[in-house]
Amino acid sequence: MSLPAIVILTGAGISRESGLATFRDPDGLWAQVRVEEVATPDAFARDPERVLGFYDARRAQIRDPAVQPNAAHLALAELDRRWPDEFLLVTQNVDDLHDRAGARRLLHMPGELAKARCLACAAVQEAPACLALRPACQACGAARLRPHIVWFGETPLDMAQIYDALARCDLFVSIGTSGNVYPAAGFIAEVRGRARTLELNLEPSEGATLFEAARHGPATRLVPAFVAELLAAHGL
Ligand code: BJW
Ligand code: ZN
Repeated sequence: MSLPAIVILTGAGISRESGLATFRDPDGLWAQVRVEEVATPDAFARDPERVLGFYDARRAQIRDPAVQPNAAHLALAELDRRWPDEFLLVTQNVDDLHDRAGARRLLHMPGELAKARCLACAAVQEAPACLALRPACQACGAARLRPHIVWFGETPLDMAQIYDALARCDLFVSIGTSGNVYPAAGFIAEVRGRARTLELNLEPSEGATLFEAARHGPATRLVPAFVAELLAAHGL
């Protein structure tokens, strides 16, 4: 019997219980800083120090020893390891908690805090602790590194591979995302009617009614239970 092809989409909610703030919750990042001041190409052109400082602080946060993958990240990494058929984990997160949990078939749509990109030669490299100090590019030596992050108005990464997986998937699960930011917010419309769809989120998201099924609660409870059920249902 063939197994369903799976695409899992995660958002900031999955890392909340690891101690990282979400964006749009009342205690989220966008309640503290304005998007237009830190997460657009215009902001970077206008005030690079501010933008580099914002991302240096976020990078320091994920390198804090207290910030570790939680039970939800670990359960998805286990699913990746044990699922012998098609599987893709697409994250909207710039943290490295899925990577550290051991996920392998993983794409970071909005880039990664742990990486920097050179504006002179385009080389992507491990980010030093402080981009605000204008360190040299490891490939060409230019002091023109920016965070390897997709800002508003920029094209998210790996979109062809993601749409290809969405077109083939039989099961789509959205976890810990409010469904406010496109193109990820449009994935449910791509797959509904053709694939089984499930939302796992603390509360109903913007697109909640488009999903066939939804479970609401903290990711560290919902995700391990869902993974255990799925593996058991397929005798894995
Ligand atoms: C829990 C929990 C717990 C809490 N357990 N759950 C008008 C219409 C349509 C589109 C546009 C439009 N105007 C402009 C656009 C495009 C724009 C966009 O979508 N704007 C909207 C705001 C309208 N998008 C873009 O510009 C994107 N680029 C683009 O579209 O290019 C064109 C293109 C498309 C397709 C192919 C090719 C080209 C780029 C978007 C870049 C997004 N960047 C950010 C910042 C990244 C950098 C950074 O981190 O600083 O990405 S914004 C921010 O939002 C971040 C996130 O990935 C993204 C999504 O947020 P997420 O993850 O959903 O977090 P929250 O906080 O919103 O929700 C958390 C959820 O968790 C909540 O529901 C909680 O309840 C829940 N939760 N604790 C489980 N314990
Ligand atoms: Zn370079």
